[in-house]
Amino acid sequence: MTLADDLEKARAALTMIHREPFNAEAPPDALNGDITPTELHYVRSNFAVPAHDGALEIGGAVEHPRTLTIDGLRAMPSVERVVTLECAGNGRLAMRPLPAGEPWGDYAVSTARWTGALLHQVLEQANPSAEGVEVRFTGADHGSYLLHPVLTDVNSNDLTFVRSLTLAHATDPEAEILVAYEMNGEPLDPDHGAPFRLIVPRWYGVASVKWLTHVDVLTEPYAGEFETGHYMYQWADRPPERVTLMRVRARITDPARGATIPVGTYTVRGKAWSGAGPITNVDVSVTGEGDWHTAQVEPPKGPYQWQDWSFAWEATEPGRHSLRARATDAAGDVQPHVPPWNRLGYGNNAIEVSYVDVR
Ligand SMILES: Nc1nc2c(c(=O)[nH]1)N[C@H]1C(S)=C(S)[C@@H](COP(=O)(O)O)O[C@H]1N2
Ligand SMILES: [Mo]
Repeated sequence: MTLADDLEKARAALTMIHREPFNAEAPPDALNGDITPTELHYVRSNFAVPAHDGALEIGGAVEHPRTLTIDGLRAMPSVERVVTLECAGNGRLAMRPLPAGEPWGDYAVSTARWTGALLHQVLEQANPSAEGVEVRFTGADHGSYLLHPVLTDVNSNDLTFVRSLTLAHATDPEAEILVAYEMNGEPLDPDHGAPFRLIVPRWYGVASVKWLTHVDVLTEPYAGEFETGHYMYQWADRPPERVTLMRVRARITDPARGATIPVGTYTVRGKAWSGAGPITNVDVSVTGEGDWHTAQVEPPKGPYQWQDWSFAWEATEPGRHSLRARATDAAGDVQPHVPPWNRLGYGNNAIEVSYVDVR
């Protein structure tokens, strides 16, 4: 099979948002399980899948610059982590006024098991200079940018996907940032960053640079289209902020939106996640304003993955019922009722409203 055939096959089960570059949501029932099968994991790429020569250059302000290959990464201690990734643009379609950008519904979120080397160990081997402040991550993908760049000094005909993290974050063993080469036990597929990518737990997906080619320690903060142009919250009434941690959010997975269910007890189920800490509480409402009931939240199965919750609903009244679920995390963050509007449409974690017909 050619690469094109493989890609077509890998993409067939997703809800396509954009053909080239390929962007697609997970099908709703992909959220039922703990792990999203690779072929159902959402895909978000700013440029077409690039060629990658297999080399990872570690450089910049380091004592020992070096070139790593997949074999070099595999020779390091390997770590496996289950990580929920959500695109910062997930839920953009529900924002008003509607921002420009990919029209994501609510399914640009998935959870996979990633295997790789720890970034802090890769950096330790290179020994960053004491003057280092940030680490810059470059992807192999580049090209003309569909959206107008926010920054005025960039050439939109040939942009490269580049991101940065503070040196403190990148070298923090507790952050457990991975240079991942396997997803769900298989080598990465082209849409998810083959041959290796960054996985930054707790952060919106944008930080997890795919098709990684360069890791450079910088002595000045990095500015670039995908760091300080796009992927910034441009609020209406306060200074702009970077998109970082995933905001607290709950999703109802069962019953499906608009489903018809029989009169009786129905176990409402869903997922909840937050980059700021475990979910401590999920409340469910079946009446509209007021009347929140405490759902049962399952303990986290790992530090970086969504949690299950459920609520036994006595659906005794035939008719249409609104359903809402509202999550709270260990940092005390609670979902808002109204999407927190910002010009580029990021971080919509508003309480979702769905309905079911009881017959
Ligand atoms: N090189 C590169 N890395 C990237 C991107 C990209 O466009 N190019 N998109 C980012 C964004 S916005 C998200 S949400 C995640 C999506 O990862 P996935 O496609 O494996 O789901 O990859 C991130 N890493
Ligand atoms: Mo994203």
